[in-house]
Amino acid sequence: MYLSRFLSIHALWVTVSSVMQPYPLVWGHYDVCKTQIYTEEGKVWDYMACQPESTDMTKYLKVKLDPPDITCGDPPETFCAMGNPYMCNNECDASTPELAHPPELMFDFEGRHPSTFWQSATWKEYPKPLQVNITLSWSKTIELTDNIVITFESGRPDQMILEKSLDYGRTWQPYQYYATDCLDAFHMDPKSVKDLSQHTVLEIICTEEYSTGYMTNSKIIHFEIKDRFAFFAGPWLRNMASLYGQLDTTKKLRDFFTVTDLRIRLLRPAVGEIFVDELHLARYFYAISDIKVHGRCKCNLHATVCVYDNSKLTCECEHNTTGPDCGKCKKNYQGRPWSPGSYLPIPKGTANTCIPSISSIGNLPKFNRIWPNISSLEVSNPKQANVCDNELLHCQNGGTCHNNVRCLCPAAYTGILCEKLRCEEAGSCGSDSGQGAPPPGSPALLLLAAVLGTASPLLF
Ligand SMILES: [Ca+2]
Repeated sequence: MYLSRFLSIHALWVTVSSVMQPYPLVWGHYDVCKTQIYTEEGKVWDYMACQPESTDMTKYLKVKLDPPDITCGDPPETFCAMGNPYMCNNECDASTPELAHPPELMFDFEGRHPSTFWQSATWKEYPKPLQVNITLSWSKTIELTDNIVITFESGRPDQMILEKSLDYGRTWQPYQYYATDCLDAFHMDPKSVKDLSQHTVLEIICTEEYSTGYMTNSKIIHFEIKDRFAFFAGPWLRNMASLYGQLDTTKKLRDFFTVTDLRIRLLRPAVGEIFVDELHLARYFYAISDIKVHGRCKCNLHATVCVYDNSKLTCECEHNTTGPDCGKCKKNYQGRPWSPGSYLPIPKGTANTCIPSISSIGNLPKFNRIWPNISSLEVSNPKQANVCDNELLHCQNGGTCHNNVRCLCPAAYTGILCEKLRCEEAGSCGSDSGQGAPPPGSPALLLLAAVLGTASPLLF
């Protein structure tokens, strides 16, 4: 009776949970870098690919305006409403907090009325173009995970370019062009993200979708990250495994969503009409109330935590890696070349940990990045695992590979790859010869053996 009631409640909970689950359970969240598991050898660490949570990245940016003195209010000036050139009773005064519109008001908490916003000086120097660059810098590579959303307080600009940098602002590439007339402004045919496909997802387009005149009431401009994800993950982003698979194997795609800086280039303010009203230039200016940028620190799948310390973002690297992006192996952990983690196989991925350096055993076998693949999951005969071969797993010190199962070593050497002097085992080497050699059974050698196991996909 109680059992059946429990089972039915349990069944109900499972149903409710699966309905409430926004994404299917089949794709990983990659929120753990390692766990302890029990094996025949006892407790050991099991490593997996991991990444920090996606978060609001505007909390960590530095904003720079160019020209630097383009913010309104110094000296104080009045400006007119866009729709009514005779309504000029708004004032901007940088020295009065209630009337100032500094850049930080683009990133404060929004949702209050009236909204807070940054505003530029008006177009008083017409016909010289009123142009402003707004640069957002993280001093850290970040991966965008949601649409960039810019909310304008006044009309959306007639011409604008969103740009990105991957090298801390040294070089810039366009992300998207925005114009009321793409052909006129940028000599580009207007396109929408919906015109793109999996094969053209990296194309840089000019869109008229967000400019004045199209939907005059809207104040928002998007850079559509999610629509681009959807080409791989489906319209509801349910098939994230497919997206992660693509990100894993296509560096260009991954780099497309990676930035260190963004730059909003405002090239021509909203005019709202065909001609500029030269008698009422105080109608023309830029004003932005909110900018949303969601993303995560890029840690190469080697960290779940990204700390903000001294105005700087840094990954807290696991898997024996180090560097701001966990982009290299720690000292003494260079037993094989550094490699980013891999999202595959879903859901845990592959950690590609750095392993201890073993300085005393001559040249280590060269390991390529361990690419997990789907076929590796289908092979389950560990007897076929290679101990040595002619490509990756070379026998050392003149040893020869016998049927891929063992190295035949010269008399003076021993070990799986003949990497060790036999006298070391006996403890009879000269005092100099054993410098730096790991003791028999040391973690370093055990790790080497472990690597040999994992280096062969046949062991999966
Ligand atoms: Ca605001």
